[in-house]
Amino acid sequence: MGCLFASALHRAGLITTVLTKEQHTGLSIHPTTTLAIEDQSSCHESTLPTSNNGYHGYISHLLVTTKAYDVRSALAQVAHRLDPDSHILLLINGLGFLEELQADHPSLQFVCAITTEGAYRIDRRHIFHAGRGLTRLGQPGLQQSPPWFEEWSHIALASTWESDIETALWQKLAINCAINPLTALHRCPNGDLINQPGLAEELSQLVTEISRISVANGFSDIAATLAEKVRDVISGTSSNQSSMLQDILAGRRTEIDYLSGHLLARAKLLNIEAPLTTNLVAKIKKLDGSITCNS
Ligand code: KPL
Repeated sequence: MGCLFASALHRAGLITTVLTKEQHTGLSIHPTTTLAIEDQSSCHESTLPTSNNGYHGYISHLLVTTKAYDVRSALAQVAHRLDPDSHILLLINGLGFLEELQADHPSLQFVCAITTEGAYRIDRRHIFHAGRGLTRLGQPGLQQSPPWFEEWSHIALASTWESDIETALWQKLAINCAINPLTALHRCPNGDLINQPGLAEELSQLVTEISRISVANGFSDIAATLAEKVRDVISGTSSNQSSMLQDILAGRRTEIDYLSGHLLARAKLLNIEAPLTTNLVAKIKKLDGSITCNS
């Protein structure tokens, strides 16, 4: 997603720099990164300036697209380049990391985003833009879009300002908590969760549990339509592997702590029983653990 958005920002004429973890080598004073974004009809290359955490230049606008469990260390590495006037946009799956970042950096302001853009990596800097979607941005407590959003809205990736981003984020969390752990454990494409009777029953019970937790957290409207929304997402992504299944199959750490783990923490705070989610978190963490031990 980072490459997709960096390329779109650059192509819209906005000065865009790619931040990398790598130390630059060689004699180049101005290192660059070439991004290739391919879709069904074309392939577009953009060469963007690059900087790493050895740089000190001020960052006025920062887009972060790391995994949820990496965002704290990513932010820590560039914190010296940010100030309270910097606009920091977190396009990251899950919930719970915002509270951690606010505790780490109380003077910084964060904007959150979720996207339905579909993209996957062909090679390190070569991305296939598989499906067009919508990116929803918002800042808890800020209903109107800030002035910088006007420039952002000119990029070639459809975006809207969400007056209630917390509800949008919770809805995405609830859907991911229903689909991702089940598909990861059963190692099945999303569609199996409605096509296989045993799995459909498991999904239905899990959705009921997630709905109860949603109601207790003040998201009754989400709870009321969750079963339908989950079914729609599954139908629309029937042959896809969920991101959690992809992580498990690739031997990567999953985002369980910031998905079902976060849901569980919110249930515990309100003394809501969540046996199915508890069980799923334990099983996925075991798989995460076995990856760590084997690697
Ligand atoms: O967002 C997804 C994910 O895989 O993380 C869903 C909606 C489950 C689609 O696969």
